[in-house]
Amino acid sequence: MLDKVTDLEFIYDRPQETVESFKKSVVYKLVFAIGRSPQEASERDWLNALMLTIRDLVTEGWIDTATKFRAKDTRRVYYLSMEFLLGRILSNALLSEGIYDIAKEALKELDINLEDLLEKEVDPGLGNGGLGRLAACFMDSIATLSLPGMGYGIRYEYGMFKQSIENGQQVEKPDAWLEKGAPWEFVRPSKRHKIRFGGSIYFEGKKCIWKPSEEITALAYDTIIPGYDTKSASTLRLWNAHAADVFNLEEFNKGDYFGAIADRSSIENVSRVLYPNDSTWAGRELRLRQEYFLVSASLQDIVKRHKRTHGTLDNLAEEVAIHLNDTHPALAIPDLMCILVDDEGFSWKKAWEMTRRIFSYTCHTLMSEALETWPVDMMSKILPRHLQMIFEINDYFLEYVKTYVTTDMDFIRRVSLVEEGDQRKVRMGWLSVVGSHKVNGVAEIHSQLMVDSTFADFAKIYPERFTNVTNGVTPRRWIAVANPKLAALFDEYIGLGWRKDLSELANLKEHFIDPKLKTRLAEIKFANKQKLAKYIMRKLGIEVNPHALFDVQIKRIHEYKRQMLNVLHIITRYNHILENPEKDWVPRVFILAGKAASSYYMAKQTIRLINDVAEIINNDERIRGLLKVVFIPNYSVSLAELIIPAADISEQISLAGTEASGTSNMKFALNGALTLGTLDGANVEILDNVGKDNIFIFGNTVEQVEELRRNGYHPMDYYSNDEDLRLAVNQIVSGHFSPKEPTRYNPVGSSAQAQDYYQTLADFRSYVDTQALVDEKYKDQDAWVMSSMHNIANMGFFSSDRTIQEYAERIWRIKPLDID
Ligand code: B1H
Repeated sequence: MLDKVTDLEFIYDRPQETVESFKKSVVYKLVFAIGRSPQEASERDWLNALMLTIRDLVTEGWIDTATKFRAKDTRRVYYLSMEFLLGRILSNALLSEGIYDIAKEALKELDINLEDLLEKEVDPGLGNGGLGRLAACFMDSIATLSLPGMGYGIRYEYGMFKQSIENGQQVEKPDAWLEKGAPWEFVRPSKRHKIRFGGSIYFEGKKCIWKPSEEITALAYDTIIPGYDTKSASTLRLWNAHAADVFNLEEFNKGDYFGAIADRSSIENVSRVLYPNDSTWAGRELRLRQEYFLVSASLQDIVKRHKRTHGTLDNLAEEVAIHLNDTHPALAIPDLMCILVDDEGFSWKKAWEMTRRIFSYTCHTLMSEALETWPVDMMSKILPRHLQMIFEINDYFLEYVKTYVTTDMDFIRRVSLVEEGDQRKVRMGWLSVVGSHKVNGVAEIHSQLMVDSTFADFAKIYPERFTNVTNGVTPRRWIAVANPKLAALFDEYIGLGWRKDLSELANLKEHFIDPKLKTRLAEIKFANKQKLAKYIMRKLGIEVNPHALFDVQIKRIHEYKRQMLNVLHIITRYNHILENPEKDWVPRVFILAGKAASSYYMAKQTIRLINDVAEIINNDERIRGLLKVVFIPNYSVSLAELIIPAADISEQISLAGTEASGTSNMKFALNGALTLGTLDGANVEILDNVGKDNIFIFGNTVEQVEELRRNGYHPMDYYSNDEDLRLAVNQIVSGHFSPKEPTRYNPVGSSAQAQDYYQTLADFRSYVDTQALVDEKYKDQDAWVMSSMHNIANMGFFSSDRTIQEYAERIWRIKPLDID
């Protein structure tokens, strides 16, 4: 009997076989899992029933993978990240299972439109932006490549806030994504770990003992990450702070039962909400607790699993790789040391040797405000044992530096894990470098700058430790799901192989001479633009012309990303059209979207300015529709899937040296948009791949930016010498776009003129001139589509499969499992 039960076909009717069996399965779920009859079921009920049906399907392969991993006990990787920005799961799962058409047909026979259901799925926003979405693309690739690995993160009750625009301004609303039900996850009541905080430490001889004052339970929720066109699947395990056994130990021991229970909700806060900061570091006690919560739960889980299969931790470094997605989970380094030394009795030196072999670390930014440093006082209060361990690591490390590298006190002060000063701080970036065997940046230029600037001293100490792994994106979500018509076109011309080996897109080149390919590409782009235009009409009541050039900048709002440069050009274009209405202007629609951190004043003002400018321009009849400006609220993964396939121009206009990589730049080019960008992040490698005739590069290089910084940068010089720029800035400052409140943008304007830290004015002229080249090219549709094809066919390098393969071979040293 048991033999039969492990053969899953015995247990349930396979919905994937026929339209009939699929229908039966969905209705079965609707009735017995959702508790609704088909007659009274709402669209959401049907959606939930459908998701459960598909979940069953992916579960089969998932259980199979897990069994095989256990049987082989191969070396595996654990990816620790505070963010996983998965986006909607259903459409991706339908695709992975190759069951989209059957599902569509079955639902149709039940009088339900599959696309309508897909639109209703909540988009779990458990991340801020690029870093979180990268983690999601990586999970997709790990699963598709059948690599032995899993992800660990936090199951935030509230993800990234919902953005609405009221009177032109951003308003944040909580994202209670769990309220509609979370049918993808499996709660694991038996996978729970105690997380300790606070209290004090004392020594018994040499042994350090921690007496924590608080304890909280981390409970596991697993989400299946199905691999594409393979039975294998990976797991994303997210931790939730669980109320049931939350206690304040001190109060409980004092006999204060009520106080101990009343504290629950405050302690449970640890997994309540995602910090909405992208590229800046929060520095709050709750965030430190969150980071430790993720680390401690995950390491206990990893250690327990390893002991279960191996019976010992002696071979942990041979069998386990742990990757730190930025410094946010860097406490894992001292935490593992504490486990090995305090709990498991390893010698300090042996434990350190193992720890460094186990960890690797990706640095995602060079911006100083993003580099985490935790005040020693705060850490001693929340994690006294870990702070002590960090001091021990620091002593050991500085001893090494003095013995083998230099006795220069200045150098030693700079590399110390503890920053001295009025307030002593632990430098998490330094800790991550010292505790890892490999440290990588996320694009060539970024990795180079990393060893030249932030980690220059460490590159002298450990030159072999630093490397580059250029980011990538998953072609499953970013073409197959987001742009199904384009995917079908690829399938037709070059077969299905590109879905698992994106370099096969190069095979399109032999069809470039086929005029039908060009026509079809243009038709697909147009259809995608129509779809977006419809959305814009429906949501915002703004009519846009799908024949116009769609110029798109969608990303977090940040001064370094320079949405202001975009605005300055829009205003300049507006002025030029008014001055010269008869010129053969190329109609343009400027589309922007993105969230501003809730406490980031300048970013919020930028959103407001965009909306104010849009209001004036869109309602100016003299413009005759030659120019439209649209700010689409609540940017998210699912909106990106709608917008990117409709873009003609991809704006990647950060100041050179500030955007570590960027990943939307890859998604756009893959969908046939031409990049308008600076020599920053992965733009540089996109240029290398697509060739200079198929991309618009402008602006100062990193060297020029640095030279301006060194020699004193004077934005007023640019302002005074450029009439267009002067006019645009004056219009903003004088209230031309905010007539009801003319002083509204005084602070924005004066900051631009006086400081302009991200050198927007310096790149203005080159940007505006390059925008004119964009118009010229667009007028020659043939040349444009040709360039678009060159972009697509040369994007093979930017698959996250390639990225993950590099990590697997060069950093994690793990091999794929034979699953199928
Ligand atoms: C990136 C972050 C980030 N870099 C701090 N750094 C955060 C920093 O909540 N926090 O404290 C959150 C996020 N995110 C981005 O990573 C880079 O800016 C992009 O250029 C890059 O493409 C992306 C993925 O590597």
